[in-house]
Amino acid sequence: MRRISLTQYLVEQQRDRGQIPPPLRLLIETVARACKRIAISVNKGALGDVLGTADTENVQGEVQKKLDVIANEVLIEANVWGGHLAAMASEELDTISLVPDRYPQGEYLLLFDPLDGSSNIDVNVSIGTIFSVLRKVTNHRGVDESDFLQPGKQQVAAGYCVYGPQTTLVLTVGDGVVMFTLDRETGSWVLTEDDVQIPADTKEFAINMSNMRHWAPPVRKYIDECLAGKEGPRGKDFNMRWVASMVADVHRILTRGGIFMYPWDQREPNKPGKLRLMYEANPMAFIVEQAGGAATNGLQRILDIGPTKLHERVSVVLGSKNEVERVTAYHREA
Ligand code: AHM
Ligand code: MG
Repeated sequence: MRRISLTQYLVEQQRDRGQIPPPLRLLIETVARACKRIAISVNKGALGDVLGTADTENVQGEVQKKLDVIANEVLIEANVWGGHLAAMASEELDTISLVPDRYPQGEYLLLFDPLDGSSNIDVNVSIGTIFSVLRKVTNHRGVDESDFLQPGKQQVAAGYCVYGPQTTLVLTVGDGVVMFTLDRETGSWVLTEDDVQIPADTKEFAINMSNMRHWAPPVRKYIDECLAGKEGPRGKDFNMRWVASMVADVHRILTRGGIFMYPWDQREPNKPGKLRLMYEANPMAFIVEQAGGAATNGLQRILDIGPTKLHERVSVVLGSKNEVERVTAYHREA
């Protein structure tokens, strides 16, 4: 089998398919390099003083883990000087991070959740990095938060890296979805899945079942029907998985199908959901759609949502197309 590296894949996307301009190639390679550094810290675990909390809180009021802080710094340091970026935004930063004047300014906006699945860090379960890339489309001088507030359908690239038994980088530049596995001996990303496709049907769902009593009726109805198994209206048995790292749950869905939900619940009626639109739901929705799946907030395609703030939250239903359409139909009927 021809061994294709991330660099070769990106050069071919740029040169042969005209899919990405050179600065976007540089951006993606830089993010991938940062993920390698994060993977090294993750792997060190207790030997590297990277476990436990950092005694600080992020803008969403969550206690930061040491690795949240480390991963955030690695991504910013790796990207800030390259000349490809206009600004960055992160789950771990209150507001956007500008490129200092001493560095050239580019046209891309990079958003990331540096370390997704923070509750799994200390227990040695898969975690990841999620990223989304937009272009600055306004002509005004400088960059501000409003430049970031674009619907997800305007993303030019998105990806995630799972730090699990293998370190895997999953990427879309709007030309399907590809996966690269980190070869730890050579330090290079090797293409291991081309043209990833999510099957339209599934018998596996992922949702935090402990919140069941708080869900809205359409979600309750969908899960009740799955739980009824062969004897119920669906006529088949369903299996359940919940890693509690979105990267790992979405990765399973890209690998063997399934539906993932983190819905609105009545404990916090004014919050649309737990997950963040701009650096969790949007990149995952772009990837899932590029792999033939679907992603909605229960009512609307996630990629069509016009964000109103950087750290906006959203209800998420994504994965195998026919199941996502079913859940969405239940919401629309309600
Ligand atoms: P994080 O970005 O602070 O790690 O939070 C997001 C994570 C997702 O990865 C995961 O799907 C969800 O939170 C798990 O939540 P819960 O602990 O409620 O099951
Ligand atoms: Mg997260």
